[in-house]
This record gives sequence, C-alpha cells and structure tokens, in this order.
Amino acid sequence: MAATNSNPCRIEIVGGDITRLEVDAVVNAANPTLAGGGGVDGAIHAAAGPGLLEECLGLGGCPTGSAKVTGGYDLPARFVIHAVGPIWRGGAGNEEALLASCYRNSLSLAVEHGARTVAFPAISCGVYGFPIVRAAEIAVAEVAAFLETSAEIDLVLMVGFGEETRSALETALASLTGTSGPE
Ligand code: AR6
Repeated sequence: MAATNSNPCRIEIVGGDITRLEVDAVVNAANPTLAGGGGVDGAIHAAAGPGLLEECLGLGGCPTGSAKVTGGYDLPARFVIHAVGPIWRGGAGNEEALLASCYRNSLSLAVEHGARTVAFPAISCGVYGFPIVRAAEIAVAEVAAFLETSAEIDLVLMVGFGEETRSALETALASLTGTSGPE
C-alpha cells in the first residue's frame, strides 16, 4: 500500500476491523499490563493467536502515553504496536497530552522498525471513555504533524469502527486539510 498524489497528507480514514488490514503495523489500544483485554485489544489477540500474548507478557508492561512493539503473529500485519491510552477522567488528568503522545510514540516505533504503513484504532475511545470528537481532532492533528517531519511513513490508516467514530475522524481530517467533511 503506497501513498498516492490524491492523498498528499498520507492519512486515510477507513471503516471495519483493524485485524484484517494489510499494513506493516497495526496499533493496539492496550492497557498498562499488556496482558490483553476486551475491545480492539481482544480482537487483535484473538486474530494474532497465543504467541502474541506470550511475547506481551515478557515486555514488563507499558506506561500510559507510551507504546511497545511485538510481532504480528497470525495477523496480516508484521508488527503490533501496543499503545496505552489514558482513561478519560473529565480532562483534568493530562488526558489530551497523553493521548497525543500515544500517536507520536507509536509512529516513532513504526519508523524504528521500518514499518511504512500503519493503522490506528481510536485509542481510548471505547472502554476508556475519551470523548470521540476531541479524540479524533487530537489523533488526526498529531499524526499529520508527525508525517510532516517524517518521510519514512507512506500511509496512516485511521480506523473508525462504527459510524460515529468514522464520522468524527473524517470531520477532523477535513477541517485539518481544509476540505469539506462528511455530509
Ligand atoms: N477494529 C478497529 N477498531 C475497533 C475494533 C476492531 N476490531 N474493536 C473495537 N474497536 P477499546 P480503549 C474500536 O475499548 O478505549 C481493552 O480492554 C472501538 O470501537 O478497544 O483504549 C484494553 O485492554 C473504539 O473506537 O480501547 C484496555 O483495558 C476503539 O477501538 C481498554 O480496553 C478503542 O476502544 C482500552 O480502552
């Protein structure tokens, strides 16, 4: 999958299940234990197979706002980047900065491992309760800022699992690129 001239910002919003995507790396919305869980974490572990959990358990956990890499096992993706988003507690707990740092750290790890195509779920927007509109703005802005300074990533797919998430991501991207959003 390569960037095209019709997508100069190298960000694409897609729907569907992240575990099916043929990208170099998929990002997981994990928790600090890295021991698996529900939501997208559960889906990634189920699709990757037991080797993923085994590798995760040897990583010693991961602090909120940070990320760690494993292999992709039975996923089409070569790598899983496990990012730990913040739990939404009303916004006074540095949640916005921590969410932004998940995106930044994940992309840095992708570059370090030579992953040129990366897919993100909407980190913290499920069980962790981060308001989706604000989370989408932070996610898109942070990815766009990273891509501006790095030519080593060809394409970032931002996965909107469900209509509300997809629409929030599309609106955030449209307002960043100055085009019109979804109808
Ligand atoms: N593909 C793409 N996106 C998905 C998929 C999928 N297969 N499944 C869910 N989503 P969540 P969090 C979306 O709850 O809020 C876990 O138990 C989902 O609709 O997975 O960061 C972890 O172990 C939502 O938009 O992650 C942690 O304990 C987004 O992924 C905790 O949940 C994130 O929702 C992390 O909570």
